[in-house]
Amino acid sequence: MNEILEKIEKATHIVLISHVNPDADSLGSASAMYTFLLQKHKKVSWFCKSEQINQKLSFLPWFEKIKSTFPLSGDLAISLDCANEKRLGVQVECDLINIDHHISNTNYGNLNFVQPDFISTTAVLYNFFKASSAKINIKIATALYAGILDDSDAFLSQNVDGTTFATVSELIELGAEHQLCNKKVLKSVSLASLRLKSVMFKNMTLEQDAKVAVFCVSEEEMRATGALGVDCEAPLKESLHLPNVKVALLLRQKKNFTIKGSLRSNFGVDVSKIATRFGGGGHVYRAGFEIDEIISLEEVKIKILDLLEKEL
Ligand SMILES: [Mn+2]
Repeated sequence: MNEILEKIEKATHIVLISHVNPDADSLGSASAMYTFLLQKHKKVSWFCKSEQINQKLSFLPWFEKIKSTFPLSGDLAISLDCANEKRLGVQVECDLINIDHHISNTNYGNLNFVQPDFISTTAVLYNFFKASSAKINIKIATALYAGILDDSDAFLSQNVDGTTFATVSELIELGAEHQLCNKKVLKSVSLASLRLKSVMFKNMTLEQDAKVAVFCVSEEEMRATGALGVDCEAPLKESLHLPNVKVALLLRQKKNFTIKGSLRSNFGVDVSKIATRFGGGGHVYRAGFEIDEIISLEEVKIKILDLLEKEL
């Protein structure tokens, strides 16, 4: 931790990196870090490779500063919530601090601050800020709350414990705008996302004694509904509420033959093991991967169901 603070002190222009297709944890942690660095009178930039960022998160402080080009003058980069280098969306040439909570993190930074016991990167940062006697103002508290809210699946995920509630309780005491976060992160949906949801549930199949819910989404369906990649998340998670379902699998065809896979699970099935087999990673209950070869969704589906058969 002291090494991180030292590097920050020495740097003049710090670039924060949120992962591609960023969620509220990656954006919330970068947003909180942005305020922290401004308090230290640093020049700060915020980089995220994705051109389309979910606008419902635009309430996060400094959101309007996000750029999809990496500034050349940066002499220190800090990646937030990025499990591997691919998630950065850029080849980082300067010094890099990697702050994350993914158990699959590949420690790609010059300095790695990876805490897999934490529910979110924002929770890692909360402890980091407290330990470094930072002033956690309303902006920081709100950004941290938003990340914890999202990564904990609105405090419903299996790894939520008393510490999670103690942390958010303190954040609310510090002024976190929790009602705003709840409304924006949990309750705001676009028409496109609802259209996509109906398509996804219509085509969902249940495999292996209805223990696995499978969604295959084509590029055409994404285009027709106008939905974003992140909009696939809600139906995927909801399918886990079905009585027998233990694992939910999404395979989404993207441009250039890329297939994006996402796995979610209930009750101790470790889906990060499966994602790792396909060059991805993640957490026990939530993992993903990308395949860049010419292979059909159907073939990938069969391979994964084979692997799952052994796990279930
Ligand atoms: Mn996270």
